[in-house]
Amino acid sequence: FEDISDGSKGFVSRSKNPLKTENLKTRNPKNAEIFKDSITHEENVCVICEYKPASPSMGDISSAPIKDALDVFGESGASAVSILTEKNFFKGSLNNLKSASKITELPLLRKDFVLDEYQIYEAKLAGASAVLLICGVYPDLSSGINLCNDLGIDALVECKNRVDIEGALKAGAQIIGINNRNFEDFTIDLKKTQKLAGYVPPEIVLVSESGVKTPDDAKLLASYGADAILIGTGIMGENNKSKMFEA
Ligand code: IGP
Repeated sequence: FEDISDGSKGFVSRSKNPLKTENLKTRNPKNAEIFKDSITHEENVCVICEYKPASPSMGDISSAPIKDALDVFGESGASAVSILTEKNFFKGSLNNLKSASKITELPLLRKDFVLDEYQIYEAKLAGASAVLLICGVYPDLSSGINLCNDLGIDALVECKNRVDIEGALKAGAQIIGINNRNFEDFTIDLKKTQKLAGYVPPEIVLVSESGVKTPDDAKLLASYGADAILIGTGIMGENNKSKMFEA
């Protein structure tokens, strides 16, 4: 897991079956920016719920089937859903994404350590309306973002510092995620969103990711300027179901 900074192998387990990508690049304006629009409301901070069966820092989190989790997310008022597709560390799967796209109308984000165009096409074909691209992991951000644009899906570009944010903006990112978790030691610092929010222009959608445990955490991140928050562990754990939405 420590290898993330150089984008090295270990995160990606996938088949290299040829994908049927003809006709995918006809950008359908009906689908374009569906994810982005769903996570920006004038008044309230929006919540993206993450289906996260396990994680490197927590081990197993929940064995809830995708259908049950989606019911809870939907009833709770989620604006969008993030589906982990990374197998080795998060016990995710592409099948969960495919199933979710058949079950829910909510826009879906493919959450993984995406390293190449193949995985972006794969996300589109599996029914995602957005894909996570991590600064320092995806090799050429601007071409990744362009491909997403061509396919009519959104890129959520994850940043950890000011340099990442500047690079993401230069590459054309419209949605920036600030990860409150430090990937090196897994510590959480919600103040990271506060420190970095000022570098994200107001017209760019700001998502604060990780470490949200209570409604007060959510309120705090909203006060720092987050348009949306992304919650995994805090919503997947048995006792946490929908208390996050009291905020
Ligand atoms: C969710 P949390 O602390 O609510 O479980 O975090 C999400 O932000 C986290 O899963 C995440 C992640 C990632 C996972 C953020 N960036 C990149 C895998 C890959």
